[in-house]
Amino acid sequence: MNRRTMLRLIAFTAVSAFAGHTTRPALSQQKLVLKASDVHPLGYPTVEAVVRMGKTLEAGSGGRLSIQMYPAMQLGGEKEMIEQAQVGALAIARVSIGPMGPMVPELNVFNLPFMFRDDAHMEKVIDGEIGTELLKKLTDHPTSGLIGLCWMNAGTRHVYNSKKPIKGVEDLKGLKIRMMGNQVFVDTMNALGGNGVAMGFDQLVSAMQTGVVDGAENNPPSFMAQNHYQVAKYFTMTEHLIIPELLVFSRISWQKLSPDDQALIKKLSKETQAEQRVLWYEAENAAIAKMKAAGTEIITDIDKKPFQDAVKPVWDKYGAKYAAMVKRIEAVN
Ligand code: BDP
Repeated sequence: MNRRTMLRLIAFTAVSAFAGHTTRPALSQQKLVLKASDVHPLGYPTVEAVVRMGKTLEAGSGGRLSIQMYPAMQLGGEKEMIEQAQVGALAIARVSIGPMGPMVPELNVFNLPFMFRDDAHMEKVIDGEIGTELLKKLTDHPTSGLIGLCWMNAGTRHVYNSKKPIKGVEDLKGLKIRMMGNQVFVDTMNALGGNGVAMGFDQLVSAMQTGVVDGAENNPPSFMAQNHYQVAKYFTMTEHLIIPELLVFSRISWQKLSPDDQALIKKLSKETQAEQRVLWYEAENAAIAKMKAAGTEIITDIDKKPFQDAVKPVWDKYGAKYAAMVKRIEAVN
């Protein structure tokens, strides 16, 4: 059985996102194990945060509710995870906002290149009213099939490749760089002079190994956790994207929960957002140290201005639609 068939089987033979609820009586007494998934391995900050949330949930519900984590793409890439959550085969998915943009257009504003000034700016936005508003947009979206629980940090994304050190925007010319499946990102890479190739995260390592792409872009913890550093030796701090991640709940599964359980999960999600942030910075520092130890050539002293200027066509294409929101984001201090 190939991997894709296996994933389909897991998704569609799964009775529900709740594993092991055996008792029939009142909903409030049923024991529910919520299936959760992430593309990253155990120990990665997003995964660890959800595992911890599961423990708190278990304690807070007197043992009735718990979370079973399926890490490391066991249930496929993010596209598959989103689909499984939509049909109720998975309760909780931790996904990047990247692939969510095409589905819920309001979210795409965060995916615009150089949207945020820095991590602190992005954090203030997701912690404030805009963050709450966009989670609600996701929840209220008629076909998202998802409930937005909370945001998570994912640092800053940088370009890396196996061919040559990128010291200026001109060095990107001719390089095939994998981007997440979202036209905004492909347009961004093309505007920077490279060839943006949209591809699932689950296909990326082999695509880099076989030369289907020359490189990709991501944050240091992903670069290390996914073993991209073994193929791509050159890592340039381009800082072109600062995009938060999302923790979402299957709407079908959500509607089966009691209002009290929904309230408990919402409360814990808020705490998870704060807790993950601490884990994030620890992981980011550790990843950079590991990159140095592994011999990755890290190029930090680049002039960012030409990169920012180069993405003007992306802003011309998408910016007008988000003008009011961009203004509000920029005004957050
Ligand atoms: C990582 C995100 C993950 C994305 C991945 C990607 O944590 O959710 O799937 O990037 O590039 O940073 O697809």
